Amino acid sequence: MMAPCERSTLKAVCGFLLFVLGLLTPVGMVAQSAISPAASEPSPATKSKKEAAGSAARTQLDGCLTTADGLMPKLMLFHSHKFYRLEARPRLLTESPLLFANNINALVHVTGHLGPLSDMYDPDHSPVFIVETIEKLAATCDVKMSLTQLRKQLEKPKAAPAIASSAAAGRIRPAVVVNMTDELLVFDPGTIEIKVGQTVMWRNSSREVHTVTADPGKATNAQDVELPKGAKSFDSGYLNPNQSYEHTFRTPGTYHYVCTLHEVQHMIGQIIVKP
Ligand SMILES: [Cu+2]
Repeated sequence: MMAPCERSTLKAVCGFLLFVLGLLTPVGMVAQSAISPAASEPSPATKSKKEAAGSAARTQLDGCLTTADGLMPKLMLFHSHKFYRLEARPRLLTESPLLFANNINALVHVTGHLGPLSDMYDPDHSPVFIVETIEKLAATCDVKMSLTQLRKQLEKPKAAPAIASSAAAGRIRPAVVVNMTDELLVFDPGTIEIKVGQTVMWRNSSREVHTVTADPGKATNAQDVELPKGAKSFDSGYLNPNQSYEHTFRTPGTYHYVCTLHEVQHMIGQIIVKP
């Protein structure tokens, strides 16, 4: 037999344990749904528990990035078409090779948590989702396919070797090497002059991800990119630290190119190709 006070203490302890377990449940669910891709959205039960536990619990969403009406994009959940306003946690955009703005209509997988307030500037007052990590699942949001199929589709290019190894080990000697260093977000040298037919190599010697992009369609401001008449656009894709990219210039004229990740910080370069 227990004294009444002991029993109430036991009750309180049990109650506390249940409370803690309740808090832990969403985390467990996240881990579980990471294993099973079918669980693409938090279930209503997860959500209400999360809301009860505050905004600290991590959750994950799969959906299509939709056009930004302002600067921040929205995410439309893959099948239910519910909208979230995405907000990047500090430094995400410089750490992650996936920039929201460059992946409109891509299927992405984000982890993070719901913000405390919905978006007051949005006419629909979409809930704000603070993104911790972002991963691209597929280039386009094709809802006719299942998430599992799309994930499989994505795994293939991942296995491919790194970009830009076209000029394998010194086959073509670059005429100029442009560095992307840590001190400043710049191409160094910013302006170079070469002759038609010569190759330029860009080397990412920084800890950031950069791109070498001469494609007005991929730039934030199309006018930051300039190509001579008849020249084809080019894009290195994301260059991780220590990766490099080469391009041979066959059309004379002046080229302006950008790093799409740091274009707003004016990471813009110029190449003058003499005939
Ligand atoms: Cu950059």
